[in-house]
Amino acid sequence: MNRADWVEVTQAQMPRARWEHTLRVVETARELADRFGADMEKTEIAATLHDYCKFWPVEKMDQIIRAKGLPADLLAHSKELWHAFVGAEVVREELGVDDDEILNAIRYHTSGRPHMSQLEQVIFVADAIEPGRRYPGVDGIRKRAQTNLEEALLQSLDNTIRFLIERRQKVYPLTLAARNDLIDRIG
Ligand code: DGI
Ligand code: FE
Ligand code: FE
Ligand code: FE
Repeated sequence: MNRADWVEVTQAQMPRARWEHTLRVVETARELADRFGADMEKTEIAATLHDYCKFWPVEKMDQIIRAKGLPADLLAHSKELWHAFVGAEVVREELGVDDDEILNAIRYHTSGRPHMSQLEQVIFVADAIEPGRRYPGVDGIRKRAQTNLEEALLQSLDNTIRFLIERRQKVYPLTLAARNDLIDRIG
């Protein structure tokens, strides 16, 4: 399978609304890549594929996490995190995507992680601020993303962590580590 087929195959994994979200993430990620300097081709590919497994059945994702040796602690945390890790694995195997920078941008687009690359930050923030997103705090993150990608990333992580705490949900350790790492770096 080559790149021309990826778009069609990805679209087939999800309902129309999620595909429209994906197209908006591609557009937003292109703007951020242009503004902050990330590889444009990798940005487009990672954004296109980032939610590949979002609508896969949890049973299937559970199976892949176990069979492929993905981080076992995912199973004890929110299922919302699974599609990112499973998606990276599946696009590598099924679509033949072999670029680790692209795969990491997909893998960490939900949880984040410490020392995120420019491409990882672009995809994470684009996903959070694409023009279809509506949640308290989104306009502040959009504003930050006009001038400072790391500040926008920190604000997005803070927002998500607060959201999870307010709902008495667990926070995945990698998300806290991502946030702590940014505080070390940008204060
Ligand atoms: O797939 P999308 O809806 O486009 O967005 P996403 O992949 O960023 O998923 C975000 C959801 O994941 C968001 O509603 C919060 C939820 N979530 C649950 N537990 C965690 C978490 N997000 C992070 N970063 N960390 C968690 O521990
Ligand atoms: Fe996602
Ligand atoms: Fe996200
Ligand atoms: Fe998304």
